[in-house]
Amino acid sequence: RYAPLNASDPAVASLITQIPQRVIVLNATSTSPIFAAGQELFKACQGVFNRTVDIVYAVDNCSSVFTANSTPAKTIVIGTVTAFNHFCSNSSNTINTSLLVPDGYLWQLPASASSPTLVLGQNEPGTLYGTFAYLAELAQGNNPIRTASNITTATDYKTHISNPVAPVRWVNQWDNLDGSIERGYGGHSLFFSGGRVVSDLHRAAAYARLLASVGINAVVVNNVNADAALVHTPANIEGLGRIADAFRPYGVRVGVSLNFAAPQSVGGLKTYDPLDAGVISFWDSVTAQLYSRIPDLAGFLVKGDSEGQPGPKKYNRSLAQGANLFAKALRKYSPADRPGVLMYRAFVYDQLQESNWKADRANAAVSYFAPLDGQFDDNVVVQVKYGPIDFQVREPASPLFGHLQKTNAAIELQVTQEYLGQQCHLVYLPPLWRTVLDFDMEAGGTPSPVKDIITGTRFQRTLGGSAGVVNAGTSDTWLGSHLAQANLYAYGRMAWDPTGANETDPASPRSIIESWAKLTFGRDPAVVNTVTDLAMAAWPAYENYTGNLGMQTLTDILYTHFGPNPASQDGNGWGQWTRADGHGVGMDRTVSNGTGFAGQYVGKDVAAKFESLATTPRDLLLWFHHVPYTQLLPGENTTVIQHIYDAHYAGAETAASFVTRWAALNGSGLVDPDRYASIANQLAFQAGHAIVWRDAICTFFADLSKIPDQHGRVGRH
Ligand code: GCW
Repeated sequence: RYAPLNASDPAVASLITQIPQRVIVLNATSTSPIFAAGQELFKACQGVFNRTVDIVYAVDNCSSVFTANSTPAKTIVIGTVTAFNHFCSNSSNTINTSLLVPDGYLWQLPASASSPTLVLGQNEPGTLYGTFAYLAELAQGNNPIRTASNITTATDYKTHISNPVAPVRWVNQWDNLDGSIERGYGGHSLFFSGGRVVSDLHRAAAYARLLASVGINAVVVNNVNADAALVHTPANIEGLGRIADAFRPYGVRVGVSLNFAAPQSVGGLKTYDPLDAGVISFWDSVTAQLYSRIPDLAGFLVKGDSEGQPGPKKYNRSLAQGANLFAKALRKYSPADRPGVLMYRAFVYDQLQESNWKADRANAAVSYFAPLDGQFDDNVVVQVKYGPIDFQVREPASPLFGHLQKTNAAIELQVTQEYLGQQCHLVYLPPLWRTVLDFDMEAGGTPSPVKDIITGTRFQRTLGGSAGVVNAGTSDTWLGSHLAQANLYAYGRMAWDPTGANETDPASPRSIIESWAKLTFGRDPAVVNTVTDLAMAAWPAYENYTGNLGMQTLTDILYTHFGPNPASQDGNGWGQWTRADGHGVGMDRTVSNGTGFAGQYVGKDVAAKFESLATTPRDLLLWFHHVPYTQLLPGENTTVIQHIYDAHYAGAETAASFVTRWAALNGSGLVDPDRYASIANQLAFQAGHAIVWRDAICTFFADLSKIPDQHGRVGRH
């Protein structure tokens, strides 16, 4: 936002003396992310510090900047490392290009004001990311020198280096061509309306700016439940080209979801068999047309054989044969040094599954994909939802991550809060994401946390990363709620750097929300601490008042995915079963007596831990085991049924406390009236809805189990 900082704050006052007076932008055309970086520096100094900087677009020699005494103080040079070395270096200041990977950046921060500050990227987007990160420090009132983490010190300057851990840092939008967004809670599509791409793409460009500010590099613009028509008409291909043009100045690339049956449904062929010559040439032609209009197309995303979507199984072809069909077309038409990427979703399951004791939707991904490890082309990335079911409030990490040892993998996270309150509830998601990123598969007895698998380091894969389902729309707040934006900010930060297991790490969920709060509401500790405390308490509270002990969210499964409906979990083909009956609750996923899911973990100790009730973490107890309501929690004196009651009451109480905590900011002048009121309304709704949740779930289980709450809270009074 570049909101003004209070100049009388001593930290801010000292920063003002250091901010640049002159910006030298190296070698930028007007559509380059480097040009955008210059604009951002200008806007930030104006907005945050009320200072006007001079911008010099230098395309040639700038070595004079580095000549003693000719440099006016407080110059900042931005550009790629290559451009810097080419245009600016003298014998002593050449930058070692091997410090950075693509999209990475460095800051060189002078100890004395007479040398320039450098913000240099490995490539053009990297330069913009480095600029945004630098400005984010200034906008929080931080001195970048003090906050730079991995500093190397030379005599007269410090260098801060930041490289993304993975090349795939994508957003997925589930936008339909009619302008609706599946599971979107922030208005209509930014891209589509009435079957075509909208003519005014200013919001799309602003979205790209927002995403680039946290290091996102591509957006798949249409729903995975894809409309085949999108890639079929020249007008639509031109429309996608215009979206790409709107994104390009921010280094954000376009990706497209494809419908497997398109060769038949819109192409006039009799088949969509991935090995059929006609089908291959259909996709070749689509890919060729797209690359001729969008030379930097990021790639494709495909959902096949799931929830009624067409896929290769119809022709008895493997999912790898299905994926490679598109990967080969991408290879053929994309630049050799940067092949288009085929994201193939691991979310493949049968939604009409018959419920029996051994059946388990959670088993699907491993059973389909593990046998195919090694059969996917190099430019395929298998995109795996974080848990084996579907974005529930608590799931163990998908065991598939441990099986993809010769296959590129990415984690799919959901920023849009489908099962998690649909932006009407504050649920800050990074603490949930951390449980998955840090989950150790112990493959081959070696540490194998999910974060090291998706970055490719564990199994030496060259591609990988993150896909976040965001579903931003035309709402003023993008997502439909002010506080929900923190999840998008955090998604970008964590896709760039998924370390941060300790609270004090700059990449930890707590540090990230603190930064977001400062950038959003200013530096005053009263507001920063309030937002941080609420956010950090939110996911545990939501888990408590929805589905505790690993039962999943217990929301309505059949239609809305919003609000309590524990009776809808079982007795249908969707497979989000809890097996709640008069005696007990929980899915038996053991190998010895249940669905066998626990045995899908490649780490023997991991599988053994979940096989036994005594060693299964409490949060996942009912995920892995079916137990009587009277079962004592391992090591505790509380029964499962009593924990269900207690957790729901505790969760609703926490939600109620959010309202009073926020109200303490009323009239403080720290939050503008509009945002204050909007958040107060949201939190009041959440507190009320948490009571609805609490009572619905507690009553459901009291009725089923006939066991009263020890504290007399549940039941008729
Ligand atoms: O979570 C479910 C959603 C569907 C979605 C599907 C998927 C796009 O309820 O709306 O479809 O997952 O991820 O493919």
